[in-house]
Amino acid sequence: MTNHWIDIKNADAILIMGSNAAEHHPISFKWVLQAKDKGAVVMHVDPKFSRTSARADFHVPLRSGTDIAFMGGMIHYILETESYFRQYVLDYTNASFIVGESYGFKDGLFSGYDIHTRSYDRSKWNFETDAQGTPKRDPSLKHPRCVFRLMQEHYSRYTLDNVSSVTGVTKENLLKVYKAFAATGKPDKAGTMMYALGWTQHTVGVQNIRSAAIVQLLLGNIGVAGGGINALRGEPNVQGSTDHCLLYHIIPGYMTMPMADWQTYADYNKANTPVSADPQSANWWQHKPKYLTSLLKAWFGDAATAENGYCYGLLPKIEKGADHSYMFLFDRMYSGKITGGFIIGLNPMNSVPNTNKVRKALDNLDWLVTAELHHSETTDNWRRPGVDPATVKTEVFLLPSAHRVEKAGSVSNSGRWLVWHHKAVEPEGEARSFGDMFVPLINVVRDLYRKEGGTMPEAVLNLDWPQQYDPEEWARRINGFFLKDTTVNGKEYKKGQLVPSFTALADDGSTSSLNWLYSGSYTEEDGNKAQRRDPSQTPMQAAIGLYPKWSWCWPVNRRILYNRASVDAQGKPWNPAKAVISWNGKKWEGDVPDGGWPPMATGKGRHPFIMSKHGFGQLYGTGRMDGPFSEHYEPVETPIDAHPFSKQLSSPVYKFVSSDMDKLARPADPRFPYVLTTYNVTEHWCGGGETRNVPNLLEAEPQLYVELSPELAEEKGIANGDGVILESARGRVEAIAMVTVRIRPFTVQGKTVHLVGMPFCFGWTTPGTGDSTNRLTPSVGDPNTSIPEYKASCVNIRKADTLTEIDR
Ligand SMILES: Nc1nc2c(c(=O)[nH]1)N[C@H]1C(S)=C(S)[C@@H](COP(=O)(O)OP(=O)(O)OC[C@H]3O[C@@H](n4cnc5c(=O)[nH]c(N)nc54)[C@H](O)[C@@H]3O)O[C@H]1N2
Ligand SMILES: Nc1nc2c(c(=O)[nH]1)N[C@H]1C(S)=C(S)[C@@H](COP(=O)(O)OP(=O)(O)OC[C@H]3O[C@@H](n4cnc5c(=O)[nH]c(N)nc54)[C@H](O)[C@@H]3O)O[C@H]1N2
Ligand SMILES: [Mo]
Repeated sequence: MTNHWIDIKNADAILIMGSNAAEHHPISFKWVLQAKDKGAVVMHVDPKFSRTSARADFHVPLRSGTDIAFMGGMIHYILETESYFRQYVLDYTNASFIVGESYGFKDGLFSGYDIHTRSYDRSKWNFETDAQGTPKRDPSLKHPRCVFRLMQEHYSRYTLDNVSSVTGVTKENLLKVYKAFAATGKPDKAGTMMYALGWTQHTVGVQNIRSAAIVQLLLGNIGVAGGGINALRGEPNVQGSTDHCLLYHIIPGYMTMPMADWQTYADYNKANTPVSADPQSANWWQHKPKYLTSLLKAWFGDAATAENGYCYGLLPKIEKGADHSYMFLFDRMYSGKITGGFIIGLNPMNSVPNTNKVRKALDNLDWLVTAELHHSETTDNWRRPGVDPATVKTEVFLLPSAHRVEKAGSVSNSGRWLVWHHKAVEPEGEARSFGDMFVPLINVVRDLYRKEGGTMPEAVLNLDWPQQYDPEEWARRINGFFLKDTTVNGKEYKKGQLVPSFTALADDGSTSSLNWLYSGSYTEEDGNKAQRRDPSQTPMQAAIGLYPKWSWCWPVNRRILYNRASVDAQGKPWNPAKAVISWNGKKWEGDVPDGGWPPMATGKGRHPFIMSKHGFGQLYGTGRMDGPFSEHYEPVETPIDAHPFSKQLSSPVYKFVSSDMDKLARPADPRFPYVLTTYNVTEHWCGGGETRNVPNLLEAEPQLYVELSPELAEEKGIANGDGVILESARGRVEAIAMVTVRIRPFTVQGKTVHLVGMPFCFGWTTPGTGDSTNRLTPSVGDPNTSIPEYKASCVNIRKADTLTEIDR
């Protein structure tokens, strides 16, 4: 989230799109309903009606996978009606930047496309710059190649007619949402967008969110109270684990993973440290070498020296363009290239697309270590239905895990707040926490390397590694230490003391930190700030519910990101009644500002979007794989075969894996005429590995079902409660029909398109519940993130011939 949970109450308009917040993030709804009570308009745009829709002012159904068309229409509407916040757009976004002549867009493709590599040469989208590399600007916004004009042109195709015919949303409904949300383009109004998987799980997932960013920048809704783009995160600590580099393409604190092209510490820094000649651009990533060096010092301790590039050479490096996300990982397992590994705290045999394939892939392992609370479809894959265990060669180790109430540590919530939780009871039996398994395990591995040697032993032997696991100790290591006596702002710190914030981190080996973003979370002055529970605040902070002394949030306890965009050039809040920060002539008051520089009008300020090289909000962005503006493309499996306003049907750069088991339906494939979307349910958690073992939850939601409209049910002769068979190009699934008006047919390009929806929380280890919905879904994903397209694929549905067909 750019903002945080409590801040939702400050919104005048709330657009919930691609999220079922009331059911999956119930805490958010406390604040949504407070805003509503104060007069905010709440809108839910979602293929199906849910409890979120029930509490919204209006629910607008749209066909799964058409959000860019919907949002493109909103951008067009905002520009046409001039509802944007002109001063904000001029001062804080790149609307006035001039784009180079090599940029172009034709027939659904941006310039620079190479059909052989299915990728773009993104240098074709670069800005026109002066001799120092600073983009040229036209503040009159008249230049035909300025971002504003190109944006106008690009989205002019997103007319009400086009958008309605793609999304299946009526023009009246489109206008209802556009009008209500565009009304927040005034300085004293704010609109928030709350999204989750309905936006991300698509081959255009990132561009869905780019569309939201464009709308929010046009309306001046970024940095302000009640505004922002708010990703409602998933698994309890998915925010924290991403911050600490759960994903393969980053190292802690959102730094790029080392690649084979960058063999040395100097290579890495040169390739990854942006340079700006604009004195008004903070260009915050210029500090990256400090964060990298401190990270290497934290990993390798005394072994890391200036002479050896702080042991950078010991880090693993990936090949450029290589994809190590899970669709590709399981594909390599399927083709026998991976022979062993660890699967901990997830149940991919249920939750990864094309489960029939990934289940077979797992059989190829020689050994597998799992750590679990329960037996799951993953731990017990070797004895799944239809498989003779004697034919599976994998040796499986199951480590019993401590439950979350049996361990202490921190969780970072969606609002970036670091919250400590304490151990309630000791783990039962042999169960251990992850730390208590892995700290000793790595020590055993180190002993083996010491005794027997091996490939590149230095990487393991030089780790600065403790003997035992202590969560408080890790929290301190994450914050970081001074490694020599240092004076910061007149205050003396001794060697071995905690750093007060990331501004104290250095690139000369004199500091350590396992994650620069969390520097400042555990300090000499205040101890473990994740444990702070002080509700006090100044009157200005209380006006928006900032609670700066309750826990701590990254970065530097800044509760609302980009908050310097919430004030004008003099430092005065656009909306004084809900000020986030304000300049009192000497310093900023309110939230921690994005850097302490004085307001822009003093001439000594810095542009507010400090993480981008030039300092401006990016209406036009050259960093994504699939285009500087968003463009509607159909899902890879789509019920239609023509794009009404382009020649490019699906994304030209989406990712896919290919194997004999990865079949795809053709566009408008008569074998698979219906759109399938999948989702979570209130009563279960994700793949259900945990909640299916809780009797009352299982009783509440006992069995796999498919939601379909009465119209489709009638067409197919299916009654509520019937057993049905769903088939995709990859597999078949048995389920119970739930005929419901919560799902309506869509009119798309004049034809009726039916959508069906299914949860994915059931699996064969819980008898009688059915099995994985993901036997239907395809291994295709977003070109930027590789997230699978779980939210839109194509299937057929029919009534099961007999009850035995369902029971199989
Ligand atoms: N009770 C409960 N809470 C949970 C979870 C759980 O399993 N149970 N899971 C947690 C996790 S890990 C996550 S990631 C989050 C997920 O939170 P959500 O994203 O809210 O969960 P989903 O149910 O996957 O999808 C949300 C909505 O997207 C809609 N949708 C589907 N396709 C589209 C589309 O193309 N466009 C639009 N606009 N909407 C679409 C679905 O109808 C659904 O209402 O929830 C977390 N919270
Ligand atoms: N079709 C479809 N598929 C999806 C999605 C979708 O919307 N549609 N959503 C995707 C999303 S967003 C997510 S997050 C994934 C989640 O998918 P899964 O990876 O299947 O996640 P969970 O079901 O939460 O599985 C977590 C497992 O960890 C175990 N566990 C719980 N606590 C602990 C612990 O403290 N230690 C250990 N060692 N184990 C523990 C639980 O028993 C459970 O078996 O599914 C994805 N798959
Ligand atoms: Mo998730």
